[in-house]
Amino acid sequence: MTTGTVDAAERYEAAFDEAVAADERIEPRDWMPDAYRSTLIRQMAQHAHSEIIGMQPEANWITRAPSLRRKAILMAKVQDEAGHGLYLYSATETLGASRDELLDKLHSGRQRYSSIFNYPTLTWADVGAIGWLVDGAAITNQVPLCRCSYGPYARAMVRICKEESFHQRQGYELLLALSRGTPAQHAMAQDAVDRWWWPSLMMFGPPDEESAHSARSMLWKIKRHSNDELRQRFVDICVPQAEALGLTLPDPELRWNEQRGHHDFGPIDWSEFQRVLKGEGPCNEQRLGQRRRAHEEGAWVREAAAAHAARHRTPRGGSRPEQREERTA
Ligand code: BYC
Repeated sequence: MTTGTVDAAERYEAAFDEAVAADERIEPRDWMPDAYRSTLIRQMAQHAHSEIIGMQPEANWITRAPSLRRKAILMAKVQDEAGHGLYLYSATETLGASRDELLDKLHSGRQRYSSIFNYPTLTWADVGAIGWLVDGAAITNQVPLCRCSYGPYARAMVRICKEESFHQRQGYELLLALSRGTPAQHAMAQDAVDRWWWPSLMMFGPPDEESAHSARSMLWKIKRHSNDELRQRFVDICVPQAEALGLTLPDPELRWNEQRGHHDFGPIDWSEFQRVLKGEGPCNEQRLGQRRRAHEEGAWVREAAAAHAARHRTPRGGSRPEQREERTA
């Protein structure tokens, strides 16, 4: 490398560091370190995959929702998740990763999706618990991402968070109706909360001392808070909400700590988290199998859409094929 090239590279890097330090947004055409780009692709792709895999556990209940109102709400929510996946795949594409490549990595297990979607939805109350706890955890994690240093990701998160907040409220309202219902309905709501609580805490990722990417992601302002900070914030939010719901969080060690100004909570079973990440959770095989099948069965739709787009593409400085046909006819 010549001295001139080294100087230019240093200038680019200094400009990038300054922009991050000044809380400016990095945009797709700006210079960025390779590791910043690959960290973003990893996190954003994982996030996009989580949205589309996350459609499965809830979609299981669309045909069994107990009323037309609940069915309409659930359909809108699942459709929103598909939309979130699309915004996030599009934002990831601005970093130079193609949609095909990302999906291929998901289907071959080379990219992850959130651990939470490897648990089954056994009863109707699970739809409420997912809304309250899973979407609640997602909002806690994602609101700070609206201030992420990478522009397209931050902007996608603004809209996603607005929709997630509706999702969280519908889950809360559903659980409240069950909790105030018959003793059997109350028990169903409690059972769902018992099963989803600990996996929801795992959504925030491993403890800080074991989080491989946190320190660098926080330096780059991709992440604004550590995994443990956000987990604690989520616990503190949930405790009064659980009381208002008339439900108990399944943790005997959960109590207010006056000194810390936070709730203490019991140990998380990280061996369960590691098993789920290795593909050994209750539903890993089912979720990925279903995703691969949906992709294969959707091939004709992608082909038809691509053929339609090609047919209607206006050539540079020219007319569309059918316009030419009209003129020569
Ligand atoms: N599940 O160094 P760490 C939703 C992996 S969708 C699986 O702390 P990082 C919704 C991590 O990838 C919600 N893997 O990582 C949709 C890394 O492995 P690799 C999805 C996890 O990235 C439908 C290793 O563990 N939200 O809301 O700094 C319906 C070490 O971790 C998990 C997002 O994706 C996990 N839970 O921090 C309803 C938010 N946690 O890649 C709701 C965006 C960690 O080195 N993502 N790993 O092999 C983030 O904020 C961060 O990526 C995380 C992890 C906080 C999740």
